[in-house]
Amino acid sequence: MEGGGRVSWMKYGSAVSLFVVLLAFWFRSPQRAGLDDRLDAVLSSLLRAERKVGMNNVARPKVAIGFGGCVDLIVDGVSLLNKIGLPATDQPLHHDYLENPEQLAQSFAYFFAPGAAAERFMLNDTLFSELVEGARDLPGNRWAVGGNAPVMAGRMATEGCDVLLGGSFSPDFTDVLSQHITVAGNAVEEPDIHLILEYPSGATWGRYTSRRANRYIIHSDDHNPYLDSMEEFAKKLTDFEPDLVVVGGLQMMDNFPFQSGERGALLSRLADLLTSSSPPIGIHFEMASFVEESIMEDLLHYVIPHADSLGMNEQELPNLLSLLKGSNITVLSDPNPRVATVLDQMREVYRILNQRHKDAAAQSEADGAEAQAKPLTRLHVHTLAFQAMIVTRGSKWKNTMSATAKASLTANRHVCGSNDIDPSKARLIMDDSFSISRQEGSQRIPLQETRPVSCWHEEDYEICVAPVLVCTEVFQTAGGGDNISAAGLVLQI
Ligand SMILES: *[C@@H]1O[C@H](CO)[C@@H](O)[C@H](O)[C@H]1NC(C)=O
Ligand SMILES: *[C@@H]1O[C@H](CO)[C@@H](O)[C@H](O)[C@H]1NC(C)=O
Ligand SMILES: CC(=O)N[C@H]1CO[C@H](CO)[C@@H](O)[C@@H]1O
Repeated sequence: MEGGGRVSWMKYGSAVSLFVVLLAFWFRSPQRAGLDDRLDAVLSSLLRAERKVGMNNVARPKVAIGFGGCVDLIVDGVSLLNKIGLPATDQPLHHDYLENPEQLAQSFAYFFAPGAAAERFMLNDTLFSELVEGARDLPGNRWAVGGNAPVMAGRMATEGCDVLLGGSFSPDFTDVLSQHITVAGNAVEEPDIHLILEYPSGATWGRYTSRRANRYIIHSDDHNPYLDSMEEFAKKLTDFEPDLVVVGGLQMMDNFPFQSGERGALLSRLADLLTSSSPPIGIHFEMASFVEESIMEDLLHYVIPHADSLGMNEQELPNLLSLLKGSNITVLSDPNPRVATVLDQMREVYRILNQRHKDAAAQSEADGAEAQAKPLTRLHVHTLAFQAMIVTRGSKWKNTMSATAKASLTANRHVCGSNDIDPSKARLIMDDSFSISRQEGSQRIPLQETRPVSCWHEEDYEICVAPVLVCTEVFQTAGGGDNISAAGLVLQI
């Protein structure tokens, strides 16, 4: 009886599965075609928005960018950890910096599973050398010019700017830079190396599976934490007469074993540099992964008050906000947040920083001192699914809609590693509509394929949101934020 039942089931089984496959095809295919049409429409509309404004075509805009740089050694993260024989830990744990293999395993596991971007200082030179040696002959590895400042410089030069780059590089490093980049800094023999452990979405390490593509960066710099190009940069800055100054790469100071007072002195010197120009020029500060509370406090004191514009990702935004609200650093946040959540956090950062600015200005007036700090007039947040900007109305920043579109396109171009966007390697993960705030009764904005960048006014600013055509065949995630931020800035100078 039983056997007979099984035979007949098997006989029909294949017919049933064929039917299931056909059914699935019948259900999915029109939907998939619809999705493709939608993607094509969004892509062509974003490209149109990007092209809508040219660059300032009178002269090449001049941008001065600091600080530092390195050589990136990019590898598949899991392959490297396997090669050096580091077993997957069963205890994901956050560490401010890394001292031994066990901490590396725990820290990597902590960020790998959610797929959150992270960057940590390695205090153990022996272990760092072992990792670099392991990565050197790992198949599929790549070397690239790295560091926030050189990557942003490269993108800006490609987009038609003349760039002054503050960093200390080796001669062969300087040779590969664009002819539109002038280096200000000392020559060094051994450039700092950053190990970039990339992983795709769905990669596995032990019992962990990554929820999205991202990277874990390990650095152990000798030059960059000291901002040792700052004096040369300052000297050349006056003659260069930049239209915009960009500051990035300061996370190399995070958890670095400075002598007491050393870091404060360096950042205070930077503050002098940022306030020395007259008339004042636009200053953009690109945040990064910071975990040391005291350096974040220093940034809030020496750097952020002098910046007109800030750029950051979905991890760095809640981190800055919690610090501004007097809470602790947040090391790990949702790597795929909703638009409403991000916009609420952006509004709050914008409001708190500008309130601080007003208070400081009132204070200096009362003291009869000259106010040096500036209000924040631009805030750009890059996430996997979308780009969002807040720009003060009537401020110096132009073309916010096109800049948001360009930032979004650059996200795909960078991660896929190709200037031409292939819709078959892209996916929209932003919902069909989004709420502009988590407050109850907030307006919902539909994502219109033919007008994918949504912009509207609130208070004294404009907000623009653009969906990202998320790359599904990842070439590289590291450096994404820098390319995206620089691309967004280029159209706004
Ligand atoms: C540094 O790393 C090596 C392994 O590469 C390890 O044997 C050593 O214990 C580590 N040092 C410290 C201080 O943890
Ligand atoms: C903040 O950090 C301090 C020191 O590390 C800790 O004692 C405190 O519990 C933390 N507070 C919160 C709210 O996490
Ligand atoms: C997509 C893209 O252009 N990515 C670039 C990011 O910046 C680096 C450094 O300038 C370039 O090498 C990448 O090609």
